[in-house]
Amino acid sequence: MAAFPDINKIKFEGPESDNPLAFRFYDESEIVEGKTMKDQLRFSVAYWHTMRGSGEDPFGAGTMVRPWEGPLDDVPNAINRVKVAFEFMEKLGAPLFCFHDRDIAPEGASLAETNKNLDQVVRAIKGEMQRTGIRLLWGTANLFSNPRYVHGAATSCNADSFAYAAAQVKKALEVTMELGGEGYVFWGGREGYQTLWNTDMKRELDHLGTFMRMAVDYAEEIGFTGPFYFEPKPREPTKHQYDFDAAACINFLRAYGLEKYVKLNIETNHATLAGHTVEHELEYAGHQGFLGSVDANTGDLLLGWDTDQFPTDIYLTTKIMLAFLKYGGIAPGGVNFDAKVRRESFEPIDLFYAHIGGMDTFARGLQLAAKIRAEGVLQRMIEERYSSWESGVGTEIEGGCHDFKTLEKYMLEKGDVDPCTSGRQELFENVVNRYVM
Ligand code: XLS
Ligand code: NI
Ligand code: NI
Repeated sequence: MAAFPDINKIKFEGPESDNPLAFRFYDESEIVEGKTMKDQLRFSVAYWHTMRGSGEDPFGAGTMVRPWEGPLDDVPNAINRVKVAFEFMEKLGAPLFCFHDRDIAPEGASLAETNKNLDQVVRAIKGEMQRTGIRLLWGTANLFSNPRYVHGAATSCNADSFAYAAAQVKKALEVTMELGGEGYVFWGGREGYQTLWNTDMKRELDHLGTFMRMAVDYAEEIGFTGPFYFEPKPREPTKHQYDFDAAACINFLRAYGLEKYVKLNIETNHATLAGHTVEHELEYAGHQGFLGSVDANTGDLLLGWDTDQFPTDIYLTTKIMLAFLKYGGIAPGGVNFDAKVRRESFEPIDLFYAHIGGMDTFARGLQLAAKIRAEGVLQRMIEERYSSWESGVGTEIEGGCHDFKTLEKYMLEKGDVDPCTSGRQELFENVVNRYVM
């Protein structure tokens, strides 16, 4: 029985369409910068929000109406849910998805039973993947929900929590590989601390480094070649997460010798929680060679937590796509909607509206980014701004021909700097608006 009997495959109808169940911009076969939109954007559905989000919040129970959910959180129900997930993704036209181990299958009474549950659901997922051609962008392990991880997993004060997490990631890696997953994510759920009074930070960070090294070693052993991604987030659930932002993650990876294996999965709402913009995080990761994948969502200016809303702002998506085009495209990463419908948007059809909106917003952002790049106006304005580096002392400094003494000599002779030119921020903003408005 279909879970969404009244919904057909979502089609591209063009910008003039007023059909709420159609794409206005996402035409998966449209070519942008030499690739189809489908390959440029690599959209992915997040199993945890879309299939498991209940709408529960600290003030009230779940609200989501999900008629396919049975009364028991057991394996048959999980397998039925897999069918619903693939019906949803197929109708939406999403080529990829992501999951945590615990999103797809229920925990059993022991680790062995939990692994057995997982294997059964994975078999069902594999069948649906073969039937539909939908692929796994990345897998991950949930190392934060179960109370055994109350103090963290790899950074727990309890060595057994570390050991259990290792066993869990081992299995999650095997499952990810079994399903042909293209990557594997580390988001350090509770890898952080609430108070330094009770925390040995150095020891915890060393343990996290050891843990990731074990994952990388095991991946090599079983032949999993997909990139690992580290996902920065500054806080929530802990007060201070160790994977605070792109710069902190990159420093960590280099300090523990993991930079060859691990890139970053940048999430908009996490960037803003860290006091950055997402374009800052993408640019930082990009020029350092760590740009991996994107968790697409948005926060709320007035709310200080990870609201994980679907992106609807084309300035935002234009900036994200500019960064990806600049650094050679998103593959093998993707645009994963780590986003949830609002608690008040509880009907199944809202899942379609949310994803259609997000996909269209990204498709439009991609078009605009490609146009900005093709016309090159912004690029030329930036080059003009740095033109003092294209000749004379600028070229000499960049060429390594100077030191403090020779530069002192140069300035003593010259007397003072050539006058600085205006930064023209407003003009830059107006030029961007020429495309976006
Ligand atoms: C939570 C994170 C999480 C990761 C996957 O804030 O965004 O959903 O993406 O563990
Ligand atoms: Ni995320
Ligand atoms: Ni998040």
